Amino acid sequence: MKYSKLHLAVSSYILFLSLVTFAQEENTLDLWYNQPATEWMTQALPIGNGYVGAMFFGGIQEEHIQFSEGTLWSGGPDSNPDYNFGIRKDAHKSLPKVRALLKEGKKAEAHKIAQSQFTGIIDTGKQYNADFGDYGAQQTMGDLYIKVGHSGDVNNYKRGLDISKALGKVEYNIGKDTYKRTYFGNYPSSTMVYRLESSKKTDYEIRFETPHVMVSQNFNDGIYSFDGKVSDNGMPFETKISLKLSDGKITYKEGIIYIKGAKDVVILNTSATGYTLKYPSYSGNDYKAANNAVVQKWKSITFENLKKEHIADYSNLFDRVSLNLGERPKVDIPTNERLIAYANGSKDNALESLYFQYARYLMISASRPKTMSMNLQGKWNHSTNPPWAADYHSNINLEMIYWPAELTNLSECHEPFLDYIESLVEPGKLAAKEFFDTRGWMVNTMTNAFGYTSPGWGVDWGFFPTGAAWFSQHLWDHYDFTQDETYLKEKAYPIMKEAALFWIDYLTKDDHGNLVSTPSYSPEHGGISEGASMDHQIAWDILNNSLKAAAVLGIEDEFTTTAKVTRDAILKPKIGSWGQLQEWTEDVDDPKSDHRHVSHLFALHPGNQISTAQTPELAEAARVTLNARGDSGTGWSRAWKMNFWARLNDGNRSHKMLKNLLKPVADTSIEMSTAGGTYANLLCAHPPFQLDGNMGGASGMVEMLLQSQSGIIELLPSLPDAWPTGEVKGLKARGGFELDIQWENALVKEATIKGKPNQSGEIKVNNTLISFQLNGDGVYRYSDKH
Ligand code: FUC
Repeated sequence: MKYSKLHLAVSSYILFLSLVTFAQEENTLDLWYNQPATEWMTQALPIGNGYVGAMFFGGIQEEHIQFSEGTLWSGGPDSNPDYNFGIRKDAHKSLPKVRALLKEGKKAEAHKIAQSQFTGIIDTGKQYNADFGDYGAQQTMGDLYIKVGHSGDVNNYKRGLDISKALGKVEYNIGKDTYKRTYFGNYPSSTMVYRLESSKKTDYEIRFETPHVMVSQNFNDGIYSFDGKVSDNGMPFETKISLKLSDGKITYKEGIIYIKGAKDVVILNTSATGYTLKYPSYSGNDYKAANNAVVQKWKSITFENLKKEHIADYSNLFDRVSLNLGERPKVDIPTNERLIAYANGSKDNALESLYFQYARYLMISASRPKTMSMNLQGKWNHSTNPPWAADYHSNINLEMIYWPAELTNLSECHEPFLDYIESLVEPGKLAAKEFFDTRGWMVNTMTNAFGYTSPGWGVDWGFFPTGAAWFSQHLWDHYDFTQDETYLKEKAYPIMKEAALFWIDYLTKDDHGNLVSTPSYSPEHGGISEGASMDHQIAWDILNNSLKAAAVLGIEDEFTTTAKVTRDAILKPKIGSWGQLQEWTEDVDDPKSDHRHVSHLFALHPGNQISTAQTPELAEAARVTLNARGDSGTGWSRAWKMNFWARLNDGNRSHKMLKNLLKPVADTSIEMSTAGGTYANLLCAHPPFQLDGNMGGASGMVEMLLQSQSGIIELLPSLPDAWPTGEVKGLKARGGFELDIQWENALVKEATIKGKPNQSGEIKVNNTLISFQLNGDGVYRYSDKH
């Protein structure tokens, strides 16, 4: 007994020392490489200021910085006067027929009508920038190229990202001369900042290239301006570049800025477009005024102040959460090699925590209040015709991209998505009316910057009216984590209610009196159905959350009465013949299917209808399903499985999925089933690059350390054996709580819960349920010693 107490004391002292050492250690949150990038997708490094996402290559003779601004899109109303959000007028007239055919089991015929009527309309042609025609696609804005006038052998080359401060770096020597570049995205000043320093006076040539139409370009008072437009819709944009030199001379000729003999060059870049996130025109932003305001600020702000402002702004968000998984970071190994070593079995917990923090870095860099919502690639897109239009997919991707927002204390970064959801309500109501003659609003599998809320143009992947209700889970979560009642009343509840109304009208009674979704399609799997389980679970979720919201707001009315009756009559998740959770009403799941979507487990995660504690049989069925689907998949599929296993309290399996997600991948072409993993730049490979896996990976790591969806705050609910010792600070739990947890030998040693003074709740810690009340300062401390 005595011995074990002493042993504990010694080991906690060692833990304490190691945590202190880590905290003091520099560069623990660096990605770095000893070669310039040659490939955008897998090697270049992402930086951003919320508005703009940029990728830098770190080229020696020529630096290449590609960038896009989130609102720059092709397609939409200005590309086609007939653009109508994809809506097919009067399509609902076919609804009774399709439902009747499905009832009779005539699926092929039902599918045929659904394909002709329940699909959205797009116009394609050569005049459009991208494959999906007037649906449009997110657009790169262009590329900055910087030729550096030096020659000779390069030594000590290093290119990297310090994600603790959001600074990009390139450093090398040629002979005795040193070259150093510092890059960052400053959100408060809406500026991308690139500094090039050299010990020797150096010449540069800087040019901007774009695939878009040039309206004009000029260079006045040290500022280069490029006015452009997207060819198919005429969307105007402007990018402005200022140059500040310590010494040397600038000249300009025909689009190229020449710098002679400078030791220190600061390049400031700001960009804006004419896009406005507002139905129905989506245009009219005074982008010139926006840019001019930034340029005014440039007149009086120094590089150091821009950097200070950036670090203060970034740290305010980033520093809220720290994660230490109890191992010394392998800072001496380039990140690409570290990833390979990890895949080959070398333990590297610090790479896992780096991956976690990288997701937060990416979110802070790409999603800030009043900027466009992140898309499939966050804000990083180098194409005019990117995969899946770099748009907004609702059948897993966009939600996953925002999963870590509330969990990892980045509630503000959630806002662009919440604003985007709001912008879909009006067009989504029109679509719901024409396609299904329902109240409320819907959005289907794919949606763009211009209110496209109709089903996609192929029924087998595009039919998913469920998107609106799934998006709306985020509206509720934002309240659940922040407890902001004004927001709930004024913004969230009205949108949630409209999403719920759609389901109240769309669901129909089956022969046993259960409410089912017909027609429905389990995302991209199986065929048209009289009841995809995911629809039922998501309809349950939006109705349930709407009722919770109404209760908070003290609303009891006809809607809440109907919502309750409807929720309780929805067909419940079912267990099938081989013990699996059924994907459809019919017991037809194929035990050999390893399809990437595991949609029918929504109720387990991110839903809350299935849990090991409340519904153990259904949880077991979810386990059977997951075992059948296997541990592979696309990037996001692996990430989702991490979250599922964590919700099933299987930390080791969840950790195995993290390893699978971190599998090094170089392939950049579209692969739909099992080739997922991580690129050398730690961006997630679907493949190709999609941000969802990065974000789903981070949320999965939180699910292993902290869960609160049941109303009880569970500490270390799914801790893997690989993380016996560690510390996490600043994670959020529902109810508005913030938690610090320190653990050793897989048991919580200390925990701190912060919230409102005297707030109470329950925690499950070291297998014990404890009721707590925060003190007058809003703090409660747990220690395993008492
Ligand atoms: C969904 C997925 C695909 C891909 C696409 C962007 O349709 O089924 O795997 O992630 O979104």
